[in-house]
Amino acid sequence: EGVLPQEYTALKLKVVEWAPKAAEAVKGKIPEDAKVFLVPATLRAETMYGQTCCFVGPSISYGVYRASEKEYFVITERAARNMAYQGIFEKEGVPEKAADILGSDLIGTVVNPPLSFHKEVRVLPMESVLATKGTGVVTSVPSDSPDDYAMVTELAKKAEFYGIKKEWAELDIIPIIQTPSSDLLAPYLVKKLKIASPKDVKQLLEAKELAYKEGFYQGVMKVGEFAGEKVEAAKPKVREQLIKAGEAFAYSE
Ligand code: A2H
Repeated sequence: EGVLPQEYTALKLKVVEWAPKAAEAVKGKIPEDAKVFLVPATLRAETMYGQTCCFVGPSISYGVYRASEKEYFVITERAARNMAYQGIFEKEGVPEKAADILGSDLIGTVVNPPLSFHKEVRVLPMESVLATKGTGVVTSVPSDSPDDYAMVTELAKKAEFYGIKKEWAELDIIPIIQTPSSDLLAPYLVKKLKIASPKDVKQLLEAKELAYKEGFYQGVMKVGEFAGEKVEAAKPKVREQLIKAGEAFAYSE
């Protein structure tokens, strides 16, 4: 972890339909009129138009934590403690956990990703999600994140092995940001660096750095309210919009 705090945007993806085992885990533990959200942490709020799924670590333990009377968050315990400390939860002190859910039991859950062209996306597995970073939940934007693109490609290829339906990993990848190289920078870089799977860790790290720099400094928004504006300018505006709408909040660690 770095010395400077990382300022994330925590996004609220509302649960529309639980996967069977997750439904079992939360049964009778959450008020009926409460909403539950998966809450990924992102550094790229301006790309949220392109969300196609939401990743969890299959062997990570998640809790369903009470944010307020009407809202519960699915995150790691570590993130819940940080959020309680940062005054994000209604009640101060030790976070109140309503239920435990293992990542693998969340797979297949349908969520509602704010801003995305896809109104309903699935929770899918990603082994490389770290329990020690962010909220342990990662929203997938395969147009602009090489890691996400490599993972959804792998999931579609080996759907049966991963215990998912192929179509859950095959949602349209819509161009969000134009850069000098491409309007689908992540797929472009994955191809260019000959990345065959999420196991190509070294090349993926290089692709991630290239994508981040080119996207941020040379990218222009292709979609949304700030279409035509530079990513640098649009990023804080999209973030502010999401926060104002109650669909996201600032989270740092
Ligand atoms: B980013 P940093 Cl489009 N484990 O969001 C692994 N990765 C995690 C994580 C965890 N526990 N928590 C967050 N992340 C990812 C969007 C995105 C991201 C795009 C492009 C690049 C990118 C959509 N996925 O990140 O280590 C999240 O993915 C590349 C830097 O704190 C988050 O932003 O610098 C980013 O890593 C945070 O990475």
